[in-house]
Amino acid sequence: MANDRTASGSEPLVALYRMMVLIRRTEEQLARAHQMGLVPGPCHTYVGEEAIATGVCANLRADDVVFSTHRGHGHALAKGVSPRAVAAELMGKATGCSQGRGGSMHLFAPEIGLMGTSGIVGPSILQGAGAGYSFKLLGSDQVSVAFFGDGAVSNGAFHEGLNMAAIWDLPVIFVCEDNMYATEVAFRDATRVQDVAQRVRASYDMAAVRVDGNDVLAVRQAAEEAVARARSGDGPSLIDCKTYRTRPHAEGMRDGGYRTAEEMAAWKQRDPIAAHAAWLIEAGHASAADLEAIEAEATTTVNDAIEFARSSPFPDPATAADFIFSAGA
Ligand SMILES: Cc1ncc(C[n+]2csc(CCOP(=O)(O)OP(=O)(O)O)c2C)c(N)n1
Ligand SMILES: [Mg+2]
Repeated sequence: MANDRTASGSEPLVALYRMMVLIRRTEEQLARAHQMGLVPGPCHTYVGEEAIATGVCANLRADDVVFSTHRGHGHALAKGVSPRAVAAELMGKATGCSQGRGGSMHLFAPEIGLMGTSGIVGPSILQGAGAGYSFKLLGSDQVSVAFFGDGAVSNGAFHEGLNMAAIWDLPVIFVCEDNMYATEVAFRDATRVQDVAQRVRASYDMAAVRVDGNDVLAVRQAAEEAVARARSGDGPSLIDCKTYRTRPHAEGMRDGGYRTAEEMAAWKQRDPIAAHAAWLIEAGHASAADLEAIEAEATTTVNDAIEFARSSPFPDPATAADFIFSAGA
C-alpha cells in the first residue's frame, strides 16, 4: 500500500475533504459563538490541524476508542459526534454530548468511542495505554488512540504510557500533534530532541514515523499501518504529525509576541484543506463544483448545529446531581 494514494477509489478520498471542511466550519462558528458570549470557558480550536483527526479516524471502527485533549472538537467530530451535539455541549445545553455538564474540554460519547476530551495535558496517553491493556486482556481486536500535543511529550505520562504500551505490545496508536507551541512556549525551547519519532524509537523501540500533519493522505496512510499493526497484535505505534494552529491558543488570546507574522503566513499557505482540494481536482477525484457543493453542505449543517444549540434548553437545575454516580449495570 505504500504511497498508493488511489487504491481506495474517489469516495473515501472525497470523504476526507468533507470531514476536514466540516471541522473547519464548525470551529469557525464556535469561535464566533465564543466571541458572542455564547460559549462559557476557554475554546481551543483545531483550525489548521484538521488533517490529523480526519486521517487517523478514517481508519477507526465505531468500537475503537479515542482519548483526546483540550483541543478536541476535531477529534470528536471525526469520531462521529454530530456538530449539533458538539455545539450544544460548548454552549452548556442539555442536548450536548455531555448533557451540558462538560463543555469544550469534556466532550464524551463513549457509545461511539469518544472517551473524552480533557483539560489536563498528558492523561490521554495513559488512558489510551490503559484501554489498550484492557483490549489485550479481553482478547479483542479493538484499538485505542491517544491524541496529544507537543506540550505533553516531556510530561511523565508520556514516558510511562509509551513504555508500558511497548513492553506489553498494547494495541495503541499514539498521535502527537506537534504544532510547534505549547500555549506560547516553542517546542524548540522545551526539548533537545524535536523529532518525537526519533525519541520514541530510541527510548521505547516502538514503531514511530514522522509525517506531514497537514497532508491528510500521509496521516491516513501512517494511521492505516499503525491500526493494522495494533489489530494484529504487533503492538503500539507513534505518529508524529508536524502541523500548525492558525488561530490563537484559545479564542480571545493574543497571537503575536511568541510567533511571527511571517511564520503564520507561511503556514496558512500550507492549509491542509486547500492542499487536499487541489490534489483531489488534479488527480481527477472531484471537480471544483463538487467541492463547492461539499462546502455549502457543511455550512448548512453547521448553521443548523449552531441554531439547534442556541435554541436548546440549559439543563434543569433539579438534575444537577444527575450523572455523577453510575446508575449501575
Ligand atoms: C498538566 C497540565 N499542565 C498545564 C496545563 C495548562 N495548559 C493548557 S493547554 C497547555 C499547552 C498544551 O500544549 P500542547 O500539548 O502542545 O497542545 P496545543 O495547545 O498546542 O494543541 C498548557 C500548558 C494543563 N492544562 N495541564
Ligand atoms: Mg502544541
